[in-house]
Amino acid sequence: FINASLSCREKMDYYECEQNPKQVHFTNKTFGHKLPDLLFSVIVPDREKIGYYNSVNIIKPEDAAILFKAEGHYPKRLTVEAWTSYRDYRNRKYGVLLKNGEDWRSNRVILNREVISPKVLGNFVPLLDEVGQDFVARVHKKIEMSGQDKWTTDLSQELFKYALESVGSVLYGERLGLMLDYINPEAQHFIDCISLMFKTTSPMLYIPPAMLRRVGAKIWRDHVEAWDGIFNQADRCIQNIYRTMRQDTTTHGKYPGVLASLLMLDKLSIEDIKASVTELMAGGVDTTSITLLWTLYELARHPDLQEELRAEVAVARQSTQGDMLQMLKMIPLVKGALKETLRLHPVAVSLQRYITEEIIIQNYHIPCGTLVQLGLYAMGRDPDVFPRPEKYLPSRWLRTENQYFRSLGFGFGPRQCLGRRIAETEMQLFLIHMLENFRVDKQRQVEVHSTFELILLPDKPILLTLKPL
Ligand code: HEM
Ligand code: 2DC
Repeated sequence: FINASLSCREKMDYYECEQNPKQVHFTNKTFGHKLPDLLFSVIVPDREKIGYYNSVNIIKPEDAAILFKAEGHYPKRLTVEAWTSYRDYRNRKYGVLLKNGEDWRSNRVILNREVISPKVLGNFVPLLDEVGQDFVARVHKKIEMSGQDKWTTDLSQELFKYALESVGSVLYGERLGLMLDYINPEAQHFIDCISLMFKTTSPMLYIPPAMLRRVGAKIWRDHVEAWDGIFNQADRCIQNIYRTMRQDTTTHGKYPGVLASLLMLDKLSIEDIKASVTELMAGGVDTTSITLLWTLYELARHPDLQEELRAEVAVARQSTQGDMLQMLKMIPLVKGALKETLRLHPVAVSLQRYITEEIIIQNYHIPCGTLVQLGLYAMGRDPDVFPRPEKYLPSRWLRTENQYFRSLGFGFGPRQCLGRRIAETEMQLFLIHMLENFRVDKQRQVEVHSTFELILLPDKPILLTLKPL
């Protein structure tokens, strides 16, 4: 990431004036020859000129603060063209992930109320808690079947199912059945399609999808197949809810899920609802499951810390007598562990915004309209920002004054992750239940690093051993 940016600096002078006289901002005159914390990457603002884009890259919390003050009323991030191209190709509407401007804002405001406002937590917790309990029961069963009083496995497939079951239960207010022994092959296909969708997206950050489509490239065809699988499965789930709602209009006082709430609210068109619910369902699988996998890996590497977390959970359980909503307010170290995981193993390698006003960062002028990227991965490992960054220390998050523009795993501001509340709750409940039931252990010294498949993933399988307490 950093090397690519640096090597492109040399090309700056060449591209600068040729394209557009207004784009004179990427010159050494503007930025000087010493480029302390800024890294520049490529070039050529016009996307037709093959996959290049201009950006200024920052890595300090203080600079992030300046960046987000200049994001404007309609914050816009880098467009993942592969995703918009697919929707254009299949004539599907953009959801909140891909919309921009007023269309984005009006949709987002309504979605916020049903998906991320604090008032929905009371609805989500019982649903997610049930999934957490079922996961634990499933692991107990696997341990029993092994006949060894322990279960050693690569948990990622199980975690994908846990994540999809969780997001499905809040979106549709009913269970998909993924914690059972026999699972619907269509659900498994959905999970496989999401991984394939991410994997096929990353090359298309550099090669324009329109061109790949023209030449019938395999990567484009695989990408289309992946999204087709995602949309077909989401359509089936949505149709299902739509049908039952028309047959039975009474909700029996039970929380009906995000989709039914949005349909009853009747403030967004059905097509808009479908588009965003599909994005939520697809966005809710690999993100949380991989973060949980990394967290278990870190807890396995730090047995003493694991015991500390277990003790915190036990106290919270006792003093609230199992009232989950209350219990979630009493586990700061568990929450710190999740922040620490996202610091060292962020899902998103960077955050980006097109700034809507001129800003000054590290004494350099950056003109309005420039794409500015905050390197989340780099910031998380910068010793000036996080002392001894290589250490996994959840307790560093216990002091709020340490957090100024440092906890950015879910992004920032009105354009931050829409699934944040679901993700955090689902992950906290998972850890509570796992810590209460199992000790996590790992096989000898295998160092696992990150690999980029649009999101960051472990570069090799992580084998964990679960033992009942
Ligand atoms: C956007 C991270 C889980 C749905 C984002 C962004 C980040 C992110 C960094 C961009 C935010 C920005 O530009 O400021 C994560 C992480 C997750 C996670 C770290 C879990 C550990 C989820 C889940 C869902 C979801 C569970 C769905 C239920 C979305 C959507 C957007 C988004 C729809 C686009 C929002 C918009 O453009 O208005 N996420 N995410 N994410 N995420 Fe997540
Ligand atoms: C990837 O250079 C690297 O949350 C690029 O749940 C810049 C970039 C732009 C947008 C980012 C993306 C990166 C990583 C994955 C993110 C995405 C925005 C939303 C998406 C962070 C950093 C994600 C995983 C969403 C995906 C929802 C989708 C499957 C429907």
